[in-house]
Amino acid sequence: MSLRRLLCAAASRRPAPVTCRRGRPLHTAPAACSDGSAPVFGRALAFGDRIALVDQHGRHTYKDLYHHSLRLSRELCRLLGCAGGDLREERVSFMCSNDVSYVVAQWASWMSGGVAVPLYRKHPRAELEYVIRDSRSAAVLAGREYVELLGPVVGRLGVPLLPLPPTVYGAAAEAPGEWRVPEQSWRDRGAMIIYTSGTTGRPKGVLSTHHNIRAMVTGLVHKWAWTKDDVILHSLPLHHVHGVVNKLLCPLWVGATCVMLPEFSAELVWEKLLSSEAPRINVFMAVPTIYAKLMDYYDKHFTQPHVQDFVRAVCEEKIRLMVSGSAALPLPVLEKWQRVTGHTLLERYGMTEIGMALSNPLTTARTPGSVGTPLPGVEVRIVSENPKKDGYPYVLHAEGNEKETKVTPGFTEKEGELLVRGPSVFREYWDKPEETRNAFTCDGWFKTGDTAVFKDGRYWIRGRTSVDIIKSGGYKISALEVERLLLAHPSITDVAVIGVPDMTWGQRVTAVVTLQEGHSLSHRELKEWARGVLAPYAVPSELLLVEEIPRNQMGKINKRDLIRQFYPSDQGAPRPGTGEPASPVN
Ligand code: MLC
Ligand code: AMP
Repeated sequence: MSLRRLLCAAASRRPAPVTCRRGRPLHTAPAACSDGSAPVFGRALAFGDRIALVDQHGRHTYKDLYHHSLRLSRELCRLLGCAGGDLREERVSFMCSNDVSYVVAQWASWMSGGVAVPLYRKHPRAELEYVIRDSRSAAVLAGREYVELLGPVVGRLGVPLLPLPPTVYGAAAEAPGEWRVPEQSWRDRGAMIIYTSGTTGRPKGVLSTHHNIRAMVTGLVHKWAWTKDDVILHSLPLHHVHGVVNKLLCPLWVGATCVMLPEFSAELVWEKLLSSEAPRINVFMAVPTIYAKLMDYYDKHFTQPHVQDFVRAVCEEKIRLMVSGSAALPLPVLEKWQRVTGHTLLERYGMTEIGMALSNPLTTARTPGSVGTPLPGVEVRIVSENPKKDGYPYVLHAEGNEKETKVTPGFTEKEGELLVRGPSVFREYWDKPEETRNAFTCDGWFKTGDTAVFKDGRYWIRGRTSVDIIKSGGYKISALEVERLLLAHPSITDVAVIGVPDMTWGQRVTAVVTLQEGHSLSHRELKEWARGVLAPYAVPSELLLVEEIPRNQMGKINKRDLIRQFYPSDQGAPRPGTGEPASPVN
């Protein structure tokens, strides 16, 4: 039913009450593989004809997903001349829409013993080429919409391209004859490489093993009480852990249903959340920007009191869990969402390298602004640099796990860098041993680069240690990488990229630029040019032209000063700079 018809019906209808599922035992399917770290597909046959995925093409059972994937894995092994069916961690890049083809490509890569490398369809060609080359992918799988786009890219790189068969999208799948997933040890085997921006250099591939992914999934399944009766609405990109692990692998792990939209649309999300058609959504997760955009839509379209009552009643009665993460959730967003839907968003904290680390509780009170306590299996520390250099790598402020946190006397409520250890922590930055070493303390803890504090019995994230990491719309963006690419523009002589605080986006990517003498550049022109070299979310959403970018004697820019100078208010509302004419350019 369309959103408009739903809302017309709202005046006369109340949602059917649904029973509260809290406290029900978790569903556990017998694992099809004996190895304790066997991937999610190993559980699929046990869920058989249950609906795993609903997408734009229809409904797909667990059995269909399994058999389509097995067939594709056979094709992949044939293509690569691997008769034994074990690619032994060869990388397999794949580009698929948010639909059944994504799951089939991911599972086929895993069934063949390969490492799945998801590509993002909105990345410019140069970035796609970079990922395929850097990961040294042996093959690229392409959903039918992307064969044409990827053709020239793989042609240049000399990598074979395997289009997904059309049957994947709709037809029921037959078991592919004698072909089987070979017996293998999954535990330490690489499973997935997700590319993520660091402060410096090109994006790095975060390699997680099957054991890492299993730990991420089972921790969340336990903490958030996933069951096979859950139905999640999926509207996130599938090249980051939030979309891949939290919203896809968790439901598939327990035999639940994932209703997947091709991409985020506020109208469609509201329509699905409010619909009474089966399968009825009862779980939703998103980045704060999405909640802000959903409320913009609400303000514009749900103006009548009876519609607002309907929205709140449906959300309260049929949705059991709404989660926010990937960036700090602004308090006004949390409060307004509470008023509109009756739900206090459950905020959690995570990172590509570690999966999810901290979470507010499911059943007891959630604390606005806090990210809760460690998830099962996760250990955390808050530390600062050791000024004494007396052999200890750092000063320990607090240390905690799922059960308790101990604070060092004298360090109560002292901020520091958050360190994480546990089975979900990644194996390595692909092909980058030095970066991998530098990412850990000498005693084996992963350095998140986030500043945190333990206060009132829970953890709070205070921001990034580095000003050069920007989070916009939940995406991590390296300011230095954007600067490097913008410097190639023929009119730009100097550039500083800053993340300006923004209520909807978290931060706005803003380019402070000096131009060649006699040149001009509008924001529109810059955006058009930048779309060819940058992902859409990294294209500067604002341009400030200045005569000179202030640098210190070492040639460094103090970006915090720059932000304070141009945007003194917390909301990031632009204010004209003093002195030199620095104003946003349209
Ligand atoms: C983009 N725009 C901005 C902007 N970013 N404008 C102002 N400020 C910004 N920061 C502009 C674009 O240039 C475009 O303009 C217009 O807004 C629409 O952009 P869009 O990208 O098309 O927006 P939309 O499709 O609505 O997408 C918004 C979104 C998307 C929130 C749905 O960004 C998203 O899916 N984010 C999720 C990212 C994610 O999954 N992160 C998880 C990482 S894992 P124009 O002029 O071109 O129209 C992780 C670990 C963990 O972080 O803890 O989970
Ligand atoms: P990514 O590297 O894209 O996986 O993004 C991970 C980063 O997102 C973390 O290092 C944090 O900076 C940020 N992040 C994730 N969740 C939260 C949260 N709830 N609050 C604040 N920051 C968050």
